[in-house]
Amino acid sequence: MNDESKIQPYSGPAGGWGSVRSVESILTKEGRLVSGNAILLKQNKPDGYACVSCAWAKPANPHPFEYCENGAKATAWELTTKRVTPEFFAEHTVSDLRTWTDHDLEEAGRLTHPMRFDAGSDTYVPVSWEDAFHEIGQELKSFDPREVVFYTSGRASLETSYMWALFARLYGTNNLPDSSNMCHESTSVALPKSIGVPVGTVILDDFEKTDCILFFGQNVGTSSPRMLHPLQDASKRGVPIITFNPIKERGLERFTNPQAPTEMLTGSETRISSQYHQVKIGGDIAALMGMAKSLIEADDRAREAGGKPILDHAFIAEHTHGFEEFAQAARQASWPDLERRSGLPQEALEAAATVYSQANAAMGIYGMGLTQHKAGVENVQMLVNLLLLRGNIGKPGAGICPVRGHSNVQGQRTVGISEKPELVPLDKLKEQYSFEPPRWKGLSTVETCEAIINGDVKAFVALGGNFVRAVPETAAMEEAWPRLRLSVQISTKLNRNHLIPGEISYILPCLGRIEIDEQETGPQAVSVEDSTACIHGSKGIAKPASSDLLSEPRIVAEIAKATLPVNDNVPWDEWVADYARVRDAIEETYPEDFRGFNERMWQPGGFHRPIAARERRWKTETGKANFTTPKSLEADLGIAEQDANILKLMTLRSNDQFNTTVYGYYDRFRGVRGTRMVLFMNRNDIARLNLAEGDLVTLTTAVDDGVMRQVNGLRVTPYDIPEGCCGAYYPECNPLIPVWHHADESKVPAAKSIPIRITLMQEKQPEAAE
Ligand SMILES: Nc1nc2c(c(=O)[nH]1)N[C@H]1C(S)=C(S)[C@@H](COP(=O)(O)OP(=O)(O)OC[C@H]3O[C@@H](n4cnc5c(=O)[nH]c(N)nc54)[C@H](O)[C@@H]3O)O[C@H]1N2
Ligand SMILES: Nc1nc2c(c(=O)[nH]1)N[C@H]1C(S)=C(S)[C@@H](COP(=O)(O)OP(=O)(O)OC[C@H]3O[C@@H](n4cnc5c(=O)[nH]c(N)nc54)[C@H](O)[C@@H]3O)O[C@H]1N2
Ligand SMILES: [Mo]
Repeated sequence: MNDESKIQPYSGPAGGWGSVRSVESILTKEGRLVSGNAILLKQNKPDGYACVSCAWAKPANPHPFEYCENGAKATAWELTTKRVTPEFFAEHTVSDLRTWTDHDLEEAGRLTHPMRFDAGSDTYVPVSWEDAFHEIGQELKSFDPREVVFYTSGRASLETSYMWALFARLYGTNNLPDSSNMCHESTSVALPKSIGVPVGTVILDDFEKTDCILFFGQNVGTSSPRMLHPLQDASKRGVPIITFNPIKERGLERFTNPQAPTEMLTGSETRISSQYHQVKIGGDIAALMGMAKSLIEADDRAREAGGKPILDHAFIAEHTHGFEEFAQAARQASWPDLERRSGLPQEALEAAATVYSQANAAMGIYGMGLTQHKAGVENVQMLVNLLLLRGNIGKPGAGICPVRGHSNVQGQRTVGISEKPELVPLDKLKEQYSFEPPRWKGLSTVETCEAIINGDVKAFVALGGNFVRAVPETAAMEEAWPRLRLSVQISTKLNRNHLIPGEISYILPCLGRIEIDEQETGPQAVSVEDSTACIHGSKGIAKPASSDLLSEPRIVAEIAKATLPVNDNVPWDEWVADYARVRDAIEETYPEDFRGFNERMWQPGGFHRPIAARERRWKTETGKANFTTPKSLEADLGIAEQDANILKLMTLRSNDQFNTTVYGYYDRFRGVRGTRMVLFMNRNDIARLNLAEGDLVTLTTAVDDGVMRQVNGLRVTPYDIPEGCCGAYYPECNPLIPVWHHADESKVPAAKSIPIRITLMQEKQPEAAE
């Protein structure tokens, strides 16, 4: 911990002057105060570039400053004037760099040159692109395609992602895990079963028409700050916003728009949540069931008395399946059980249900607080159940709204990055490119981890991301990684995964999306799909960080050419010369979604893919929207139930990070400055466990599988969090997550409910690796 570390409650709103100061300070730190401001004016504009931070929707009529604090940070981080050059690598051995923090590694600057690991000198040494592609191609030719994994982090464009997935299939594998396997895969499994589409049904316009917003486990002020604008507008119209979150997140409480001069000068704030329910970690199924019970029983009573029904019976009869079974389960659930599991009193759940029942159109918004649990899939389905009760899918102002993470994570799935062959139009690809695509199921992220640990994977090629740091079971993963024959990382910044080399390891540095991408036919544009299934064009506008960088499409094409036999049906070079040709190919594969792709991507506000459930067309097995009766009321069955000394740990993001990218050490909204090694705890738990504020503790995973998982040196920090629950930052706490601790069905690591024991740190133990 740093001497200047300080933890004190933050009294300001989300946004406001704190956010302006934070943007200025990072632009200054990255050497970009003057040019950076001009570049930010082009962010999320019809003629500009799509922000590289989150996936929230970009409006057709943007504000003059259509960016937020975190988008500005992401931009400054990519455009930094600092560089990681071959000289940098010559000066630092890999073993030395392994002791650096995540922050210091990325803060060293942009990667400038392709590098190859040299075990003899324990350094990365420069290599020509030509040699790199040649050796990678030769190596890839030598494996069984089942032993090779092609990972994607959710930032790569639609064009790159399409080429990448096609390359993997031409090579012969469906091993295409991506970051969404750790994120909204629970959504992608839950929603098709419930409503027949894998994505949300809400679009930006719905925010203007809604009269109730339910908000579950998403930290809008940090993770998708631009969504605060439509939320603020809704709140000003008097729309109730009902939030369920174990902790009081500032962005969900109140907001000052940093881009509205009067608000800034007068210090006026808008309340965001009208009801705030501090549900227990994993208590959402019970909370939602409580609301459903309240509605269903009120409806039973109303109908018996000949009054106005509460539920939308016409919708339920015409459009849904499974209502009776679900309604029976709700009636049978007992209030004491619901209260105990949700941690919320019956009155609170009834109050939420009453407000919901008065709305003509309600939407359910959610994030990792629902998806990253053992019952992550059922969590999502429970929220759908509640919406279905009152016909809140497929009408204006209503719907389900998963808030995606990375800026193109949803789009990657749309264009074929998936380990699940049934989600990809393989017959179409077969016809378009004259090859026999593999039909077997590929490895997801968790399965990739298992296969790397047990030695079944020989090569790992990553299109972005920081796999080894983002996944569970860090210790075993870091131990197993060097046994890989080949590890290739296509990256913009140095990160921990580069420092755990395989036998042969490459770092291939690429252009970022904000940079000008000049190819044979001129500067190229790319496209991304946001959380509302809306597709936008994006043009780079900044000078590349180094003249040695290649674009992602070029790198993918060169690896493909070096690996695959010649196939005249796949025009890699033409695609690289003109990305519009890749978009033509995408349109050919997915004609319904991408009609008129090249023209429509420049429409202000982008264009929407059709979403059947928005029109109440249900592409499910029953042909209807399905109520799902949960197997249990507990989202983390079996965890911490019997032993009061076991707490449930949720791993959190700070306002000063983007996933494993740590911009700095100031989580302003939670009042934590100068350190990330904190453990947020309820005061009663602190006392009960004989701890004191400021104590340094060790966390040990409380499972009985013969593996010791520990993180040392967290500082006990009293926080407004329910008893039995605690929180700490990701990725520092990833060593605590067993690889098998994941959502049933979707296999999303259960990063929000890790059972842990807390002990005072023994003096001699080493500090936690950061
Ligand atoms: N600044 C910034 N922006 C980001 C990211 C980032 O790291 N930094 N990451 C991006 C990515 S990839 C993603 S996926 C998204 C993630 O964005 P979010 O979905 O907001 O994810 P988290 O911040 O991990 O957790 C969300 C919230 O879940 C709550 N929570 C935890 N457990 C429970 C529970 O059991 N029930 C309920 N109801 N709530 C719970 C936590 O208190 C927290 O407020 O953000 C994206 N945007
Ligand atoms: N405990 C815990 N673990 C979690 C989570 C959690 O909430 N708790 N959240 C999970 C979630 S939701 C996600 S999405 C994953 C994130 O997992 P990843 O997506 O794998 O990780 P990131 O930290 O986003 O990746 C950062 C790296 O991406 C590279 N990069 C940045 N921009 C570009 C670019 O334009 N092109 C290329 N090629 N590379 C680029 C940089 O080198 C940078 O170091 O982590 C998951 N892990
Ligand atoms: Mo994510």
